[in-house]
Amino acid sequence: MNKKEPKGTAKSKQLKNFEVDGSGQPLTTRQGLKVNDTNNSLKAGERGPTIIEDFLLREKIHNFDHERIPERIVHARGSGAHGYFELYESMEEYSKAGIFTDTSRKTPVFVRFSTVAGSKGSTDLARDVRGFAVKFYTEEGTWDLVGNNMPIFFIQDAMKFPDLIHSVKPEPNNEIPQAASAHDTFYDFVSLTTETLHNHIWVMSDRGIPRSFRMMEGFGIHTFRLINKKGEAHFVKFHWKPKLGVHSVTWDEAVKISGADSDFHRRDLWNAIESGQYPEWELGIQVVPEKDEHKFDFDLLDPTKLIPEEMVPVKLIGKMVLNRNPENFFAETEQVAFLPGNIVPGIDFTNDPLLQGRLFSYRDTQLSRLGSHNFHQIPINRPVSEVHNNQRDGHMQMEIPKGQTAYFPNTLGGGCPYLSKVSEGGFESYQERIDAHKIRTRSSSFSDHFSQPALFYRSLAEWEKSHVADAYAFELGKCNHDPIKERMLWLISKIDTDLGKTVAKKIGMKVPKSIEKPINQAIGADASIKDHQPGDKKNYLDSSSALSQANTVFDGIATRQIAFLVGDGFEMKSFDKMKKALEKDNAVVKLIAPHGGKVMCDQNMEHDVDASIMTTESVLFDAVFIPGGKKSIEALSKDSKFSKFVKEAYKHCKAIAVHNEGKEFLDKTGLADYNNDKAIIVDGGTEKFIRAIARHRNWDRMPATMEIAV
Ligand code: HDE
Repeated sequence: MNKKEPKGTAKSKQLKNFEVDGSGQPLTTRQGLKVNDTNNSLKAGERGPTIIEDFLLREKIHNFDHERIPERIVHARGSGAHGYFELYESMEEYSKAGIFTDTSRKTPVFVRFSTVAGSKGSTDLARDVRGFAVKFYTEEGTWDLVGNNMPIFFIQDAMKFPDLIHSVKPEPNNEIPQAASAHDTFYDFVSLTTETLHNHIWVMSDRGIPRSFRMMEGFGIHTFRLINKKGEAHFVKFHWKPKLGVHSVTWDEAVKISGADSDFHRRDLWNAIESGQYPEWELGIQVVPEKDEHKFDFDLLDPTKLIPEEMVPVKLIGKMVLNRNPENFFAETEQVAFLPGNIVPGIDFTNDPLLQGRLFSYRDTQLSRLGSHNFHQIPINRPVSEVHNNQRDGHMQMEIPKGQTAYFPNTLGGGCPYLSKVSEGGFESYQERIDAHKIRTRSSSFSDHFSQPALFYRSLAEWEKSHVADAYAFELGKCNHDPIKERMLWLISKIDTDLGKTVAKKIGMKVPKSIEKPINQAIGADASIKDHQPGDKKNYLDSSSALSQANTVFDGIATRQIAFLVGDGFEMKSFDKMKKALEKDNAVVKLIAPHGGKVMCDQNMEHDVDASIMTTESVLFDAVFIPGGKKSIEALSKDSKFSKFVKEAYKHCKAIAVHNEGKEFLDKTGLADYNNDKAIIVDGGTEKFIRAIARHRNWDRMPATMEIAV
């Protein structure tokens, strides 16, 4: 089928008219005046004072003084990309939205990925939730699906959001630590607010330290509604499934990457798109008929609960491709304003109390961040559908609305802009019947705080479980207050007794017998607050395979970064064969040498060095290859950083291939016996190496990695 031209992919309409390109143009002032000196201010004599008349200086400095806008209060650090979404088959049974019924469309999208806690300049590799916000520029108006890379949230009610964020942000007295949850105030809050435990254990798992934005799942989190043409509603959860699978780095790598390249995720996304390796996700939906609302052991309105895929399968309905980097970070990625309230006919909200609060919050925050309620007129925020209404004026009005009338109803303007009937695409809210008291409380159906963290933990592979234990131990190890740590140990042990004991041992403490009372005391033991205390742990499902990264996609090596360690005199034959095989499968080969510039192979050919060993680190790569060549190996042996490079790759369970003398180098690093290691390939074929890289890591190696000191 011939798809309609994607409006957002080539050059989207909402951006095109606003582009400014200075190439081949004279420098001008903001008024279009050509400038002949932008290096010197106007002075009374060569060494005299600057003259107030200098409008050129004033304009330049004035603009500079106002270049920054407040960073986002949360999700300040982020990276964006353009792309499109297309639907596989019509979902008209569930939704009347054009984006879910018209398979001939390519709907333009802009996506912004982010960390939550850190400031704009913080490291990409913080242990944190990642934002996964998608703006769909649909023909019926803009739909924003503002989700995360985890399917649940920390809290159940919008009222708790400022408390959650204040606890995780740097502590207010000394502004420490940056982009890190490992501190007392966060654990003080988490240990007193047990609804957080589910999202928290996800953050402690490898999901908190993704290998790449391109290797993360995305989730709308809240239960939404889909509305079909007949006005019938179904509950729905949205999922994004990455084509590359879900993969993570280890904590040791995360810490080191933060030093070696704190833009690691941003660079990875940018480079993949620039090189034409467009990241793709499939959109999945879990649909629950309205009549089944109360069928589950948890409440669909509770955002701290997921619907296990074993209970309601995920139906893949379309795919999103990101194929264009922004032209300008500030204009697009920084100024993009997502609003969960941006929906289109065919999609509607539920009464999830967190979602309800978000509907208010995002519009409000954009006002203080972008400075004017006209932020929807900023190019990246403009819908592709036409906008006509009677809203007028205010700061930064960019449009010139025509005509005599700015009210409704009118005759002077011919009754325009006119209202649309529902059958013509006019939006109508779902008419949910509500008959209730106005009360400030939480439903008892929200009080199960342990069943799903326990389900998540039970579903993990052994290596994932050990990462979780290490993460808890690291985070609690950074806390200074024993009562906070004790409360956490007690709660972790309620999720899983052995996990509690393991973490306790690692931090040199004991799991307390009970601390229920102190928690109640700390939060004020009044009846309504007691309601927030957790109910009993249930086991309605032993495990859910979709929750473990051990069951993800392992079928390719596209965009994987492979370090070739080479010195002058390296053996061209094995090098060339390996390089060609890896590049054929779209991996990225980088030559790391003792020096920059060029390196010479044993056939006296010069090859460009991508990085000297001095400027790079093992943690920035997915796998290592060392070709043979006596001279080359001698050169590598002279710099201990090469040996560290290989040992680190080993420690992080990566694939390593060596050829001829390359094996001698590997042996000299003193690694444990690697004969049975399926990801260490000695003089083997390229296929074996490729398969090992596609597996992401050889986690079976983990016990041996403990002995590696790097
Ligand atoms: Fe957000 N959130 N949030 N949030 N959130 C913001 O809006 C807020 C919540 C999420 O790339 C802010 O534009 C409240 C859940 C993402 O630009 C702010 C509550 C989920 C992004 C805000 C929540 C998210 C934000 C900061 C509780 C996952 C980044 C700047 C009621 C479903 C979007 C801004 C981007 C951003 C408030 C809860 C995801 C302050 C009050 C749940 C991905 O308005």
